[in-house]
Amino acid sequence: MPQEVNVGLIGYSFMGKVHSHAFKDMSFFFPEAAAYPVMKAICGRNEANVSDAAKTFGWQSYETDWKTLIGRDDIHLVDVSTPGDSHAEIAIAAAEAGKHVFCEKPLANNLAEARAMADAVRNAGVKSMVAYNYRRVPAVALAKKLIEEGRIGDIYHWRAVYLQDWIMDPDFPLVWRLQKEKAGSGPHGDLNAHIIDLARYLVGDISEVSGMQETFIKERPIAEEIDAALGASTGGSSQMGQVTVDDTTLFLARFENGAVGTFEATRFAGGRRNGNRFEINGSKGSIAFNLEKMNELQYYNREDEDHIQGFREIIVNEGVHPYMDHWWPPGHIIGWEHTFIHEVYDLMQAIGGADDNLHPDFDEGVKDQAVLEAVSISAENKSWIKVADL
Ligand code: SOE
Repeated sequence: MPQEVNVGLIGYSFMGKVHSHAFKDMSFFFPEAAAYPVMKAICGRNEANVSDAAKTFGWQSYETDWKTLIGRDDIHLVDVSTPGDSHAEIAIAAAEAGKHVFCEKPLANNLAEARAMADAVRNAGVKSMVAYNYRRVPAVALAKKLIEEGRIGDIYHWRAVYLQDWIMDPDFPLVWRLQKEKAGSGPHGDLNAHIIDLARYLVGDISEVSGMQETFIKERPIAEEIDAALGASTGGSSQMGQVTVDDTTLFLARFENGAVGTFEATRFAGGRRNGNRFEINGSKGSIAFNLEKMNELQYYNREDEDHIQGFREIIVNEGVHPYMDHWWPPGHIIGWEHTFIHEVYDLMQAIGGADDNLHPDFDEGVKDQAVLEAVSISAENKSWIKVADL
């Protein structure tokens, strides 16, 4: 009998909505999972909004205080989908109450908090997972498989960018994502966090970094109203406030296995709405991925005969590809939201005891956080920083 896992979700904005959708649909597509989520309660401070979200997203009940949610005996798994400044307090309390914890990325706003969170779940003996959903894009999971099969040989290069453009208008208001005390950082923690996690997943641990950061628009209108989507504002006032996060962060990295890497995250790449791309070059071949074409993986095999050398485009839509046997007939593509369903499936498999390799857990979240922090220190000091020194 599959195990019933009662979920309490904290946050009902962009990520709250995405996670709700994943909890709702997982059993439909992965009915054989060892455990399945029951949407017990959603939590948010604004009662009118959270009760609406409960109805729209399909939650059985709602709470307006996360401490009440965590105190409930009928909750087994706490999902932390709030801005970064509350991750540590909520996740540690949830673990101490004996709940499994699923937390949005990056794990925390700084390394010390992330370490405390990892200690809390370890001491409590509960499962933990950081919501780095791009590991669950079938094309990315296929890239991992190709690397493990030795198809690209020894890795020389990792080259990744995560490009957005939603704050290029200088009148775009000062939303929480632009405030250090709430978000921790700008595109560095929001977007570099994803490509750091992918780099660690696909290439290996990072040993040292050298970074630079810039804030192009230093003051913005103070936000008046917060919208459910991006945590974005629906209007700005005439009063200005200081932007306290980066608008872009770039860095060079050395991996422990000898590979070298480049990373760039920005919200000022005009025309690039959500360009998460990477390329890996190895001694035997290369791999390239572009989220905006997420059903495809490019693979180049140096060992192909000379007259057919070149990148091939694999449409990752057949039952032979990771996760795809649960979806549609060949060629019927899937989308961004489905990566979260895969995440919930892997989480349920771990909680139900069918998989002992739940990743990335909070210990891995700490490793990602250490790289983020090393880059920020390096940018400030204008020097190379060894991740192990933090
Ligand atoms: C907003 O910048 C955002 O939604 C991130 O917070 C997500 O993690 C990323 O997947 C897409 O962009």
